[in-house]
Amino acid sequence: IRSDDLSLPEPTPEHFRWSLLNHLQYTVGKSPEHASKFDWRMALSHAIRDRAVNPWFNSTRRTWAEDRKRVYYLSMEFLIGRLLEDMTINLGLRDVVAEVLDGFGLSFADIAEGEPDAALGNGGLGRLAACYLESMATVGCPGYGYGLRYEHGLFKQSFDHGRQVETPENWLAEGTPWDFTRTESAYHVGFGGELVEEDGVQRWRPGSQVLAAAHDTPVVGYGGRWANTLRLWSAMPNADLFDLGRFNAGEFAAASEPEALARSLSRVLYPNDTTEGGKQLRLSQEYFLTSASVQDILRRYLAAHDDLSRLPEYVAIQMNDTHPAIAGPELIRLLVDEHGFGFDAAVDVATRVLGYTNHTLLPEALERWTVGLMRQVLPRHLQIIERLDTQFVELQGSRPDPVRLISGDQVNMGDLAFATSHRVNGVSALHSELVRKELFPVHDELHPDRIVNITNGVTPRRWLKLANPELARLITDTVGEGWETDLERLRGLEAHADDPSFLDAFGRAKHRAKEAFAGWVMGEHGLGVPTDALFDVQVKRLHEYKRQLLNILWTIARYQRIKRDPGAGWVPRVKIFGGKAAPSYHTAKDIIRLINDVSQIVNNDPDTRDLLRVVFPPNYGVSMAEKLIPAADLSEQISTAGMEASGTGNMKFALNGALTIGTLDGANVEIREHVGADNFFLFGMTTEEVAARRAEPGHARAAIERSQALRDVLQAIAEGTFSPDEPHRYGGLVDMLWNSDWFLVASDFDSYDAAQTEVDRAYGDSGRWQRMAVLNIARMGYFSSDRSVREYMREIWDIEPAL
Ligand code: 26Y
Repeated sequence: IRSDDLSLPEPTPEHFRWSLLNHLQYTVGKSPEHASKFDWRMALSHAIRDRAVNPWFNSTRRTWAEDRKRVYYLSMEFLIGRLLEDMTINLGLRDVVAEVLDGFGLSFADIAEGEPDAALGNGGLGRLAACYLESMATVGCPGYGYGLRYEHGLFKQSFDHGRQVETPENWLAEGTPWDFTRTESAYHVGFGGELVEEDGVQRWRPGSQVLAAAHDTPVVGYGGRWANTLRLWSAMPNADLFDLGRFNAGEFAAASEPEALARSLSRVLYPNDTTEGGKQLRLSQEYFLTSASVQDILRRYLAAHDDLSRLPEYVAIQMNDTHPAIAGPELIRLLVDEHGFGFDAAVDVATRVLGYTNHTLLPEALERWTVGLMRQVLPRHLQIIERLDTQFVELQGSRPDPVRLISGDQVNMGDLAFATSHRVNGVSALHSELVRKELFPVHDELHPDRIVNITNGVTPRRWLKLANPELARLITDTVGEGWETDLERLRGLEAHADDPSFLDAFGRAKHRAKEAFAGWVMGEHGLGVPTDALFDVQVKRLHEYKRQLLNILWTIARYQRIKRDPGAGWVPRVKIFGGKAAPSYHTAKDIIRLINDVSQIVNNDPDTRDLLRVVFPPNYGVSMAEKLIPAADLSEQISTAGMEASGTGNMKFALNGALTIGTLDGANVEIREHVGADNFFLFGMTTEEVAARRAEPGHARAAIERSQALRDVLQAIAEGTFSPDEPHRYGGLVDMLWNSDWFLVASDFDSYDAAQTEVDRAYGDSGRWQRMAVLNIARMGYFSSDRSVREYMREIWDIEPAL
């Protein structure tokens, strides 16, 4: 029997029903009478996964047969969320599945809701990797995602009296139906040990080794015409790590300790998205991912070729930030130590293969490792980096204060990534400009063609078709099919922006999304949300630079104003917050607590509760975003200018017809250019103004003294209005706002306030608001991740689409 003979018949309802029952019986081991919702979900997932296999095989075979170049996207994070509905939609099976389930009295939505999120990422960077994988499969870019199969993804957030509490996430507890485990594809990854000389060459003798085992999940593109692989590594101890002698002697824990240490490499995702560093486990995790992946890449190349000097013609490796930046030294090491390359030739090959995407300018987020730690964990790589450093200094000629890959006792991973890549990209036009001017001016002078911009994008399949089926249907009814893969077709909506019946239909879709969200929050968290109010939403990681603080301060000002003048015709608002703080980020946690404290007071005040509500559902993540974004009227993108590299939530909101209130930061700049300045609520200082203002001593105090509204807000907080049981709870925050305020919350407050007044005015005229919202949707085509991926293919990877 050949593979072709095993092809599945057409996915008719009859066959799909058979397949579902077949999996229920033979994979899950249950009969329909005794099946739980979980059992049905597992059976359904397997039936869907079956349908992914043929496109997957076909794509893989074609790539081999046509000897195509492949891209390898190396990322410590893949924030993919749930897969069942996504795969079902991309395979074109949503209607069939719904029909078949209906026959059993089951609802697809209900079953899909039981799937845990694969939260293998912190935020934007991880979610971007997930969108790009889906787009690569949709546009036919042969490629692989390489990451870690964390046992525990991003922690679960709950609130205890308003305070964030973290508990371990456990997405694998019930097993996952999606991955194919390939224990045969396992690689040894070495750590520590020493360098020894052998026949005049240096050799690395690692002190310990951990096995990396592959788990593959097919990633099917929209329409099912192409599929790629997400390969996640899990750490397995070498069998010899288990000390049977000690175990038999009764030392059970000690006997297992080396094993546990090995497994810790894929045990848990680091929950920080800025500062880390100095943590040996994190460096070991990064090397574990990188080494296993690079070994796998070379094995695959050598299965069809023998000349490694031609690697760049067939292989592109993209580094998602510096986290896998050890890929340069690792590739050089393998070429030199295992394949007989000279150093310079190895560097040349590595550099032509590698690309580096920078996602942040925050100095604390640029990875640096101490030379001591490097020597201890990766002595051979340190040696290679030292040589690269010497060459890099030579390249700078007589420059007095040369940039170093190693400065003092620190290895600078950003500089290393730059030096070993042929392209370095920022993630929005503004950000790429700042990467050039602020981060890598010297590198840029030496390699003027290396830095390029690739503005981020998001997949319209998950973020419109899946998340917002009502709006998606209205769009299809209005502009026809095909926008899913050609998002510029949304432009066709412009012609309907003044059509009352279309605007009405849009308004109904928005309202239904709001009711669906309100129903969910009530059911899940017991929080009441009035659906006739303006939904004003800020969801993203908690960070001072993202300025959730500015938002809650303004909310307090609103509260005070309503109290002072209840009859002034206020537009009812629901302020919705969502997001997690890194467990050790105390200021961010204080801000979370403040938001929750404010919600207690505001929501329970009979004078205001009909006009203002503050809700902060805990544990924001991909699945909550899918429910919330379609329901939003207003999208808060209010970071201090120059600090948000791009943002991608901003794109998802605008694509779903929310208007943005935002600063000239990251991709906001380009969103505003696309949707039109009239359809965007701009406020705040520019990047240049921010820099100038920061240099003014006492800027915060001066701004507060200029603003009566802000003074009243700070006074209320300082007096304990929102923390009556502990009046000084927010003394630290208030003090920071008066005296330092690095993120210019005070300086931008009045401008934000003015923009919010404009929001009220626009929302008060519902025809005008809806017109603006529709124009936003119509003009968001550029922000499809298909466009971004095609740019990577053209400008960085040099890969032709296979479709
Ligand atoms: C080194 C470690 C602590 C670390 C881990 C995760 C450092 C940074 C991160 C994550 C960064 C991140 O998510 N950056 C975001 O990337 C998005 C995709 O490009 C951008 O849209 C967003 O502006 C940026 O903050």
